[in-house]
Amino acid sequence: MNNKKKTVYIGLSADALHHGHMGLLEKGREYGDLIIGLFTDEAISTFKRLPYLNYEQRKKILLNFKGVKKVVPQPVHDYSINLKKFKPDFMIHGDDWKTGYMKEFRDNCIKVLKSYGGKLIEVKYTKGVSSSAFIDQLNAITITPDIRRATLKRLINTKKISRFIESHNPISAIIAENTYYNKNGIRVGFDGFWSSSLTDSTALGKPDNESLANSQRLLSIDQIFDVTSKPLIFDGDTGGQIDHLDMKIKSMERLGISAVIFEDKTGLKQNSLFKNTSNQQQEDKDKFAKKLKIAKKAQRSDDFMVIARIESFILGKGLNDALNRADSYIGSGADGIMIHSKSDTPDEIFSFSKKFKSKHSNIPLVCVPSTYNQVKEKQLEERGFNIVIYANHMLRAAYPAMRKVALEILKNSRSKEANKYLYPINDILNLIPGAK
Ligand code: SPV
Ligand code: MG
Repeated sequence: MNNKKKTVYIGLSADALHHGHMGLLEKGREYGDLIIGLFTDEAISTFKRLPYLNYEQRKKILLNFKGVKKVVPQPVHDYSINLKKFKPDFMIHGDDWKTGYMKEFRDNCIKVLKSYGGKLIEVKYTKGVSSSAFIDQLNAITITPDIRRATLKRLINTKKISRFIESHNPISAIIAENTYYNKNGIRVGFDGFWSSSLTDSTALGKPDNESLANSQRLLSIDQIFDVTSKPLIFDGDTGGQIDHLDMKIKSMERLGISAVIFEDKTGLKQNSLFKNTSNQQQEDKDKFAKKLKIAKKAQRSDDFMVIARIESFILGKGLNDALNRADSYIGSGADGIMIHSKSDTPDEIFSFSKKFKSKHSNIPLVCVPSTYNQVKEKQLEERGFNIVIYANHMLRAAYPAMRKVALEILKNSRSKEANKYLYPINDILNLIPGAK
């Protein structure tokens, strides 16, 4: 029987192809010409890490596979939308989607296939290979400063909201990079690191007032980059002396840092979350705008970003001041705006995003919900925030635990009682990739 005219739909990410995928393609070829529904970068980013290869690169690979007649974009995880559109005679899928969050998509596909007489063929899921683990390894092996630096712009262009977490040393960054949570089958993780002036200073027992040398902070990032592959946003404080900016930006780019955030304060900088801000001063708007212009001029690569941080809410200057400053900073070339707040509700940053996004819909917006920590990422996403930074949480998590253990040892004159607060030795040994 010649059934080569029939069409077969297979949905793939095709970022790391393995023998499991080959089994699907082989099976599909038995039934007809293959239409590959290739997940877009955006679709992939909703259920796993940003793909290593972009859509066009993955498409090119697939078009060279035997039996593949067409590669079409699969823009969402639910395949049924494309089934309606292309009406293939068959759809092939692994049998691993009968439970979990994919079950709903399976039901939708069956309904659509039935509506026009298509048929679902399920093949046994290949156990023991994981594309996600493949991609993690690939990233770890092949990361270069250029690739890492460019990842932030890719994330902003692909994901609705990207999630960054503070890392102040290599071990906290290893934990940030490799911690994933399985939310009904979707692998949720952090997209990158925040290098915080607060936690970098605190880790060294110093106040957060720009007394740490920039070179010292970059040295620590170099160590973080030695053992990780995700992008990093650098807290550049006030930016310091204008004459040093050119050198600083060059060093950041060379390391592979993706963005720097400069805050519009002047004088002896203090942390923005201090209750009393009477001795903190906001920089003159035009002077800060000039600083941004110089910083932008200094960058060598296209993908490095200079983000302006507005402290108007922190210093009680209000919404209009913040919006005026945003206009001016963007006019001076800033690639994004971070709006800071130490309020215990997100109301003021929401009031900002509403006005800001109606005027600058394409300019990335960043927030740091340390004090208004009840806010959910979805709420931020809906209001146009592109990046959320958990700015100090790794450090704040680690040190109370140390104190608790120290107290237990003192109290009991031995360490047995502290054991319940500790990572088992074996877990610590296995925490470091390649330690075995
Ligand atoms: C930091 O993490 O150092 C920051 C954010 O700048 S904040 O501490 O809220 O000022
Ligand atoms: Mg800071």
